[in-house]
Amino acid sequence: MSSTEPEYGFPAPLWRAIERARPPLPRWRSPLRGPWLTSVMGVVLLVGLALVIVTGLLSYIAYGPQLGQAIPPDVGALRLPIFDWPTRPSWLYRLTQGVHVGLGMVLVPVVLAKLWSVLPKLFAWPPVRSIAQVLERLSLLLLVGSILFEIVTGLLNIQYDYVFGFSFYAAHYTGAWIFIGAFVAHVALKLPRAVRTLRSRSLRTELRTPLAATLPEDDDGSGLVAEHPARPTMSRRGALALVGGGALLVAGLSVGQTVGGLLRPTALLLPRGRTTAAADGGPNDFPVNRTFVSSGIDVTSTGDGWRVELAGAHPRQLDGTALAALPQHTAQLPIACVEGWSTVQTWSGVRLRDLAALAGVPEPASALVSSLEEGPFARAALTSGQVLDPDSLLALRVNGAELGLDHGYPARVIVPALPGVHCTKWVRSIEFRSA
Ligand SMILES: Nc1nc2c(c(=O)[nH]1)N[C@H]1C(S)=C(S)[C@@H](COP(=O)(O)O)O[C@H]1N2
Ligand SMILES: [Mo]
Repeated sequence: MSSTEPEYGFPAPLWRAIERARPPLPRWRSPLRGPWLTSVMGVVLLVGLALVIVTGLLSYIAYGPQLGQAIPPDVGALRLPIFDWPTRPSWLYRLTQGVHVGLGMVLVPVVLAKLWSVLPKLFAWPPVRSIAQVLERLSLLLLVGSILFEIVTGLLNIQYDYVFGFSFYAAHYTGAWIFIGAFVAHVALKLPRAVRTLRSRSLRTELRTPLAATLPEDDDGSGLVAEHPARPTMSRRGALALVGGGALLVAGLSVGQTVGGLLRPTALLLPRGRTTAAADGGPNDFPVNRTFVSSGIDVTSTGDGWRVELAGAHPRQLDGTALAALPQHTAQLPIACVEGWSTVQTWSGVRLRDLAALAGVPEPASALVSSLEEGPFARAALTSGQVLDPDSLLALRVNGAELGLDHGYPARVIVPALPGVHCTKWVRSIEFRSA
């Protein structure tokens, strides 16, 4: 449609005045922009971002809000239906959080390409045409603003880079709900049209079309197709390959943080999951975020005088020798950090449920684990199911050796499917609570 024709129900003289008032806005000329290309990326994001949303909300639940450890603590009307996070399969949080962080990163090139594809709409003239269109533009502002906000805060968080002066969790959670609202509205408004548009061209044909035969899409009035398209410098399949290749590159530079082993050093985008405690190939050579030194704990408190205090109906104190004399259990369990990295190791120690029974609370409603460390990792609460799982341990050993100081010596908690942050290191006490 030519911009000199009357449109949008404006009378012709008004339309001409609007056109005359047009500031020197960029005239987009890429012949690849069009509703089909936008719809392809839209459908990829519809599926991908839905997974990122669901796994993100699951992470909020996995933290155990019912035990008073939701972050952010008070979410008002944004409360989710809470359930006890299961302990089986043991790789559950490894999977959900790995997907949340990993897929979130992999989709960044697709989000950027989608924004590129609709860029002309941002500069549409006149900027305001009707009430409905103003509302749509506002909802798009929320959609684009919140996805960029979620990407930036998420990426900064996994780089340990708290440059922003607000709580990451509160911001990321609130931003998520703004995004969810705008995303649902956007999908409801656009999906029927996207499906129709996708049917209008065959993906297979596009993938067979070389540069020489690449033509602009038909102008459907969506404002995406250039009025005066330039000659293509890239085929449509080339553009798809570029975006897909970017996503694969991000995936390739991140998988190492979950797969581990020889691939761990290749996780270049995720420095946190690559650092190890003892780089000696020994039993304690696996990732560590926070070393013993950075915990600020006085090393003498982990020495001969160390006891774990068990609080319950029969409070007790056990030293390392007493713990080692109790029945020992070994389990292969992951540590899965909220930042996406994970590692599976073989842990040995005393079952938490045996300690609960020793403390006179064989069926605890919950347990509160405290660390020698002060600060954000000082305490973590466990649900009844997490205490009673037969693989839940107060671990004393890892991979057949004594736990290294960086990994929580003299004792650390390890529970199947528990977010890594609650696998408290340098345990000082466990309080078993009855209902
Ligand atoms: N006392 C204490 N326990 C802790 C931590 C910590 O910093 N201090 N880090 C937690 C986090 S965030 C994770 S993911 C796991 C593994 O962290 P690590 O790599 O620092 O051992 O231990 C958890 N337990
Ligand atoms: Mo973590």
